[in-house]
Amino acid sequence: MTAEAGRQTKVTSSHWGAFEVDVEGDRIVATRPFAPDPHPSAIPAILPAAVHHSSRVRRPAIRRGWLERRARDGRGSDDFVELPWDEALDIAARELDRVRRTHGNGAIFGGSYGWGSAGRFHHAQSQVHRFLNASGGYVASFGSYSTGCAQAIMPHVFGGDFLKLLYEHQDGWPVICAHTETLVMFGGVNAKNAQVSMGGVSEHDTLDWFGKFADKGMYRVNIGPQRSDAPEGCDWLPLRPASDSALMLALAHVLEHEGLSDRDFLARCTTGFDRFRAYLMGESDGQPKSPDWAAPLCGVEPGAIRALARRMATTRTFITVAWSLQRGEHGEQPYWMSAVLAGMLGQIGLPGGGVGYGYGAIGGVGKSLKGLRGVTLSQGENPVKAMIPVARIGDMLRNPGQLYDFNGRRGPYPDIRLIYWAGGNPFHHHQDLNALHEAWAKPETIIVNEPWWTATAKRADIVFPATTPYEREDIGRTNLDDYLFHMPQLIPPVGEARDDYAIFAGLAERMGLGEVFTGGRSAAEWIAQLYQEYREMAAAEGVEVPDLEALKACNWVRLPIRTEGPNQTLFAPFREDPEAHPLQTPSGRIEIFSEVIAGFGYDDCPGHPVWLPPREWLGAATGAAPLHLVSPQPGDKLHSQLESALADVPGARPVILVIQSDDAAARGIETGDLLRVFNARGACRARARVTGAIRQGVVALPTGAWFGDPGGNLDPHGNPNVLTPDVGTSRLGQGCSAHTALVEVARLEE
Ligand SMILES: Nc1nc2c(c(=O)[nH]1)N[C@H]1C(S)=C(S)[C@@H](COP(=O)(O)OP(=O)(O)OC[C@H]3O[C@@H](n4cnc5c(=O)[nH]c(N)nc54)[C@H](O)[C@@H]3O)O[C@H]1N2
Ligand SMILES: Nc1nc2c(c(=O)[nH]1)N[C@H]1C(S)=C(S)[C@@H](COP(=O)(O)OP(=O)(O)OC[C@H]3O[C@@H](n4cnc5c(=O)[nH]c(N)nc54)[C@H](O)[C@@H]3O)O[C@H]1N2
Ligand SMILES: [Mo]
Repeated sequence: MTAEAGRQTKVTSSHWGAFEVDVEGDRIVATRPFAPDPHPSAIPAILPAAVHHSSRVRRPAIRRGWLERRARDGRGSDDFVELPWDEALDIAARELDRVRRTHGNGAIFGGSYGWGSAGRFHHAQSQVHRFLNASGGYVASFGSYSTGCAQAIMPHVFGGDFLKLLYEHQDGWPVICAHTETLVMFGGVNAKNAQVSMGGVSEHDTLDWFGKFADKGMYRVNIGPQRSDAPEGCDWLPLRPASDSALMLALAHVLEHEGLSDRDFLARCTTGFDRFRAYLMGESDGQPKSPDWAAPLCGVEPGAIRALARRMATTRTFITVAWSLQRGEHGEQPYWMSAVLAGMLGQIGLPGGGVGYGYGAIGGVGKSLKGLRGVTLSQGENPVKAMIPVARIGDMLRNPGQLYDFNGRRGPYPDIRLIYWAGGNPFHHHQDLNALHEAWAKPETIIVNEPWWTATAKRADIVFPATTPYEREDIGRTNLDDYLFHMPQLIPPVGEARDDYAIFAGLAERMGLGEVFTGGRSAAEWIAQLYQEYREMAAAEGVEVPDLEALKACNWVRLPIRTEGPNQTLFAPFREDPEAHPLQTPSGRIEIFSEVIAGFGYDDCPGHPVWLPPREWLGAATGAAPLHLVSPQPGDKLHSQLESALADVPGARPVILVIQSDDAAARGIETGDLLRVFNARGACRARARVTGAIRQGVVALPTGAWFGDPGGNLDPHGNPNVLTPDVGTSRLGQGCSAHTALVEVARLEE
């Protein structure tokens, strides 16, 4: 720590990277970049205003209608009664006990999705899960909004755990830099998204890698609706959203038609190509999936498709697929098809060849590090086995007991009486928020731990004020980064905020489970214990880390786990000898046709990849909703976090909507105009940015704004989820379909 004239400076870590924090007395007054970071994120600049903002939850609060008569209506409109901690904890503990004794723990939903904060002990989701496990369990959720659909489909194709493949085995940037000649990026590689990474990214280096690729003369092409999805200097094929699988099929058709498929690789390393081929060439349905067929669907000229296919077949080609492609209805298809296309090119297992997922989606993907796990808190065992695909929460609340399909299983939605949320903001992140608002009236009780009065906190019955990471001590360390941080407590808790750990310890004690939850340890003792376990694990891997006191003194260290040279190629041993190193699929090979999936009998996800248009896309545009809305992640923030500070910046809200020049001209819209963005599900305000860098017919409205106005009138801040549909990607993946939406846009008079 440096101290001058009452001001202290320390480094802390966050999902958007490390940064220096200046503290005066009990206030954070400024933030500055972390010296080793070549491209620091600007997000910390809004942090001081957000941490001390008037929208902080200052005291425990209970919704009046619930407190007085256990009313379920009024969520989002009732006022709140502030109570002393002891009283509020007593009430919440009694209610948790009532629900688990009357209805069983299977009536408690603790899926509690969201990113919370970066520190590893005070990780809100781990804390709420540990607490609920200690008290008999909860209905959990599978997967994430980020990659839920891929997590379901890809194990059928490549075997194993998709997240392990993604984070531990994919080619690093150094391998790609050394070997790749052609980089084909579906959905781009977005440096704005690589700003963040779960648990932190200390050196933002994506743009530097692209500089090296350009210097090497690597051909880089971004395929998708927005030019800005890839760094400057890349070619751009403007694609209609949701049509990637049609384009990939056409690329595959060219390979097969022109004799460019790698027959040897297909025979040795894949299964089911012949059955897929009959579909590809039109033998099974009379429709060859040729460039002429695909062009009107995807909006790319047949000549451009042929030229790209030939280039891919004749150079070392790496295909990257953004997570956004599977965050839309039928998102299984482009993901599976990308693996088939890479299989036909036959470069899977060669350095810098094949296919990879989520480069640029978060900063950790592509980092070339020796595997060394992060610091994690054990969540214990969940005795309740019921779980839902994470993005099906709306359906679950609306349809208790209803049967639904998910990845070959069929079962009923649980009947939820109590929801506990900590570290997430469903009234930011879920689709069709007006419908969620209705469904949210069903449970008897909703408890939320939150630092800020988010739209979710405002819709809870009991709100506990949580500290932010700057108000507590923690350790920052993730396996996707090579830095280790002691995150000191910088300021006292704002208002009466308590750490999630203290909140759950208070509840557990009242429920007679204090010792089970806390293990008899204080937060500081837990941190010391977890850190000691981490040190021992690291030492066993040959990595020396300082003891806790030494780490406190130096604040952070860089771990010697970076592998500077090309070291890792996905599926190299498998390619070398598929018999000796089989994949964990039923056939041991890459499954181009899956008997397992075919056996599910799903018409929305058959036995091999196919072209399946979503219900809303430009091919189904209507007069009432002619534009395809994509809702990417915000460049200036992480999701809905720190929103209060941005909402106060003049001109920052409502959110900017990107619209193509001709589409804007047709509606008399100019940059800066206030807009109404609407469809049958809802409407929000936005401010126009007119550009040529988005495909005609597509508009982009980032996520991030807090949902304001229930009832489908006009969300003032511009949350796109008043417009998006709440449908699963398919019966297989049941992922989030946020990028599937048609809308209309009109000028609003100011
Ligand atoms: N700054 C910042 N970075 C973030 C986050 C944040 O909140 N802020 N959030 C993080 C999280 S949680 C995640 S999961 C990742 C998400 O990472 P991604 O899923 O890769 O990111 P998105 O921003 O959703 O989408 C990227 C682009 O995909 C394009 N796109 C949309 N639909 C299609 C399609 O059908 N085909 C093609 N080819 N392109 C399409 C859009 O133009 C969009 O700009 O980002 C992470 N990074
Ligand atoms: N339309 C559309 N919607 C999307 C997406 C999209 O691409 N398009 N992307 C989806 C994706 S991939 C994601 S990951 C989600 C993002 O999902 P969100 O849930 O919106 O994510 P965050 O805003 O990070 O939520 C974290 C919440 O935890 C709170 N918090 C922070 N630290 C703490 C803490 O220590 N304790 C407690 N108790 N609370 C804390 C923050 O204030 C914030 O309210 O959005 C999804 N929604
Ligand atoms: Mo995400």
